[in-house]
Amino acid sequence: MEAYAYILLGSNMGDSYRYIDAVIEKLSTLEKSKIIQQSSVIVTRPLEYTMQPDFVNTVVALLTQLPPQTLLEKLQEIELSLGRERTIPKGPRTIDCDILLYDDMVCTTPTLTLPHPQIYTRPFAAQLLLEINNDIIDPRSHKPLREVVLCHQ
Ligand code: PH2
Ligand code: MG
Ligand code: MG
Repeated sequence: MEAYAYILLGSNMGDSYRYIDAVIEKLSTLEKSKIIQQSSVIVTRPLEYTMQPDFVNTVVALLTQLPPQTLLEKLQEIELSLGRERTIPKGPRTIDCDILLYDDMVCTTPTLTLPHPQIYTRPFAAQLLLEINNDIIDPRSHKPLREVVLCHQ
């Protein structure tokens, strides 16, 4: 079974572009997975916790045979290997890798919520997703994501 996972990468500490490149490099050799596409890389104003530097963000589409929980663990290993520390929640980070979508899966567990709620609350996350695939269907409402996110803005 293969699934399309859309992963949001974000960095606002150190050389953010290098951290993003390093994650892409690691994802390109991730077992049972293949990078299909990458959105543009953009600079965004910090949301939620706003007293921090701007972020560099991008979204990667990954075709994977890893189940979502395993993919999450692999992403956390990548974060740790790149010096990620968990200090201020939502605060500055060398690298953050969040699974936005995993096929049309809808789930809420203590470690993973799919679709990721930030798709609806952070316009740049939806923008980067739709740049890769403008026809994504929102797994919750079964409507085109581009229409759903417009309602949240
Ligand atoms: N990530 C956060 C908090 N705020 N703001 C932007 N612009 N980009 C992010 O990736 C981001 C954020 C916590 O994960
Ligand atoms: Mg995050
Ligand atoms: Mg995260």
